[in-house]
Amino acid sequence: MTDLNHDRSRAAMERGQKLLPGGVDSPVRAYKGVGGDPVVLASGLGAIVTDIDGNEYIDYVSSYGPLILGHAHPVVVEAVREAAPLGTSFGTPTEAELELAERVIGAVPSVEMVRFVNSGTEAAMSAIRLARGATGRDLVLKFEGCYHGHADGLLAAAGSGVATLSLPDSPGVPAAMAAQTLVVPYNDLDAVREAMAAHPGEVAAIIVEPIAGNMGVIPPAAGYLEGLRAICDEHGALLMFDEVITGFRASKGGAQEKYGVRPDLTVLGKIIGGGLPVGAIYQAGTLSGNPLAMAAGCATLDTLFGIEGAHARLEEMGQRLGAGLEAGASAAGVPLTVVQAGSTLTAFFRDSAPTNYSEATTSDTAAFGRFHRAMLERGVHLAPSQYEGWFLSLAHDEALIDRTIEAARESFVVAAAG
Ligand code: KE4
Repeated sequence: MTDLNHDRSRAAMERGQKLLPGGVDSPVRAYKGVGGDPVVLASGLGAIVTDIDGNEYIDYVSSYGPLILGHAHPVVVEAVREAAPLGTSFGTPTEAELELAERVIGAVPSVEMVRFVNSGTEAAMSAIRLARGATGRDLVLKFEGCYHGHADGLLAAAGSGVATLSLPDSPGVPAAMAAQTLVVPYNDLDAVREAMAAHPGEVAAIIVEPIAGNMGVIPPAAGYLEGLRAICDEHGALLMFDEVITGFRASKGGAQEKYGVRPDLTVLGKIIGGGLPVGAIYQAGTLSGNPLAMAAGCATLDTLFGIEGAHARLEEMGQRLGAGLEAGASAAGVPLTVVQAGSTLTAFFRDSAPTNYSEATTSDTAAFGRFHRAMLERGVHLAPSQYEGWFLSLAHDEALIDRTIEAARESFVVAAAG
């Protein structure tokens, strides 16, 4: 195994340390979860990304989800190229946002109207405010390990008991803010019932990732989403699906279509921007409905929806990859469980599938860190965290999956060596 040359990445990260906190614009990118130096990317095409030292990698970060067609898809690039010379922002209505709105409303079962913002964080934050305004209630219930962006009220950690109000999970979040959020374990309906009963008439909304993607990929237990729907109806709270990851990825209509459960509000992001900044719910904002992002989103959805069997193929690629990873880990004697939800999966370094955050966090993150580095040196680019998904795109094919499996077979041996 020849070590790749990372001289320019290292130099760029040293330069970045002086310019950006931690040298990054989003914490996970600093590689604190896995150790070692981040690679600094220069370009991407299809399923392949290239770093500034010229090393190529099969990419499973995929910008954490938006790039379901792969990097720099020609239809998406052409749509942005056409839109740019017409102007990059107007602060006025445009027809581009109507085009994307019609596609979103046509695809997502519960969505009747949509407003575009610039990120999933903005969308979730706005949805919470909408729910509080609509119900006149203050409290919001979320789930441990589910992530809905970095709005203050959503950076709350579970309090001591499931029915207690939360504590700040990040410096700078006032205790009073965090205390407006109840946090309970995922996949536990009794915990939800207990929390709701302890705060009758106070909970505006329950916000959930219908397939969790931020504690690793963890699907809902059978009947779980239906149970949340019933509890919200019983208590007059709004059910909010955060489909920033699962939207258009879990199926054409997202997880709500896959599981047949209709939320009252849906938070979207990632894929609808085709890699440009977009979120969707209700809110105001200077760049909301940005014409370039709308064009990229329409091009992405039109291309995705125009490919017969797209989601079935993504599922099939995911199954091939998952089986290969488990075989490689078993051969190396590494405890591993792959959890797959269509085109996203997580290889948990533990011997069974977790059902919630506290189980997920018993994974062997040190082994994951060794595996991550070994895969990088073998030309496979994974998110630098045990708790992020592997994102497949329609640009991933059998040959790339098999190359990934081969690299993983060797990398599990490295992970096992400690
Ligand atoms: P953005 O503000 O990053 O567009 O969306 C926030 C968000 C909301 N809801 C869910 C379910 C999400 O997964 C996210 C953001 N996802 C993370 C990775 N899982 C983005 C990567 C990062 O923070 O750098």
